[in-house]
Amino acid sequence: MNILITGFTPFGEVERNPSQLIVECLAERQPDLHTLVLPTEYHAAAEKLRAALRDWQPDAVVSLGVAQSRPAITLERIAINVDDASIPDNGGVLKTGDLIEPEGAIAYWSTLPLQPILSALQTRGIPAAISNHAGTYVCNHVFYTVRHYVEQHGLNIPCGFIHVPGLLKVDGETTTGMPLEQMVEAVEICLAVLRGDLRG
Ligand code: PCA
Repeated sequence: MNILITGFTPFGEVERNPSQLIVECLAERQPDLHTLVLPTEYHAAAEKLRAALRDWQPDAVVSLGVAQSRPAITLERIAINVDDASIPDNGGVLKTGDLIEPEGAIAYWSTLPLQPILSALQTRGIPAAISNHAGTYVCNHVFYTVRHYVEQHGLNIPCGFIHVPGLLKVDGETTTGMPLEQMVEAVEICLAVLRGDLRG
């Protein structure tokens, strides 16, 4: 199975983006994967992704990003047609309620097998949950862009978005985030479910 997996560069206050580190690690561990680290910029990320979809014609697309404040791996259910964030992207672009695709649907469902992935993760003791949407910053933009491309081109492939927590941080008594190895394990479980090698 020809799978494209994407992550993002650092942005805002995120100095090391675990989604980038996961993708780099998987590129070494699973050389058959197509991997891509996207700039955290609305326009450039979407362009780079559309080019990859055109050139590589993947059978499935899994995009990753970090949601610093979430304690678990979150499988996103819906991509929505809006860009709206209080911080600019890495290119300095600030979006306030703009449509991503003026003629596009209001929203698209993820076409990843969310429930089987969720139960595969939870069975293996990895904190995971379904999230109803991916926010309205660059992650949602990329999720929406892939789903829109797939619909426009009549492709019937699983694709969706997964947010990971921030990297593990121990600050005195307080521990936040998740170890990188556990996130890599979680994404490998998702990929195994997608390939049909693992049941939920
Ligand atoms: N997280 C941001 C954008 C890049 C990333 O890793 C988001 O949740 O939109």
